[in-house]
Amino acid sequence: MKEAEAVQGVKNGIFETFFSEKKLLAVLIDPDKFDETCAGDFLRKIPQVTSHLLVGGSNVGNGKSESCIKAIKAETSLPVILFPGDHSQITETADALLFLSLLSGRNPEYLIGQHIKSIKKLRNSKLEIIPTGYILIDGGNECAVERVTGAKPLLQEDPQLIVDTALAGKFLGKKLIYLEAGSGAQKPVNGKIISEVKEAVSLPLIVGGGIRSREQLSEAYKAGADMVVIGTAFENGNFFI
Ligand code: 1GP
Repeated sequence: MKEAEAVQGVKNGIFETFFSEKKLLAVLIDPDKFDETCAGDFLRKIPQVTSHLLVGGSNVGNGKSESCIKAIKAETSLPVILFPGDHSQITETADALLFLSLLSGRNPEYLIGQHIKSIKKLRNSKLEIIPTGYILIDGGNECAVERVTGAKPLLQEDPQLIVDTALAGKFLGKKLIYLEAGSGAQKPVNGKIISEVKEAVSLPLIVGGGIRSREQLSEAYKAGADMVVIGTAFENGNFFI
């Protein structure tokens, strides 16, 4: 039995790609900031090694997530994973959903509330649902996740608390851990934290927030990130890879 089957009972699908030898690169598209009329143009510029597109944001208007994904899908066959800031962004037009629980926060709305509200859409959904422990880590500036959820990020100076939070997520049944420094972070999650979390949980690991150079990207991969997410740099036309 392959590792992904052992972890989740999934044979094919997006979750399984986390168990390939390849390091994954996801480009984050925020429907709120994305110009759908230029979807093709943008997608031609992103790195060839891009493996996935993540779609979501903290403040996305009704229906925008769906129309954004339709515009993307008309231009590329890359798999699209929802990374929703709230339940209203969930749409069947995507391929998979990071079912995020903000484990570093104490706001019940983002631990379980939004999840219950999303069941109406998910009950008969064909989306691949990936239970994800989402951990917000201080990236040196206040980020949208903190503003919207009120959750204080965990400090990079306290790696033990980050490791314990990730491990608690694993024991709660999360299949994936996402270490998030916040979109536009001044400092990405450091390699020491990534490697300590990876070693402790041995689950697929996503790392994102503030990555804007080749060095930062390879540090994250070397430390154990299976997927790195990049949004702001590419949004600003900095296609550094
Ligand atoms: C944010 O991790 C992502 O959720 C990406 O962050 O926009 O800083 O690349 P950036």
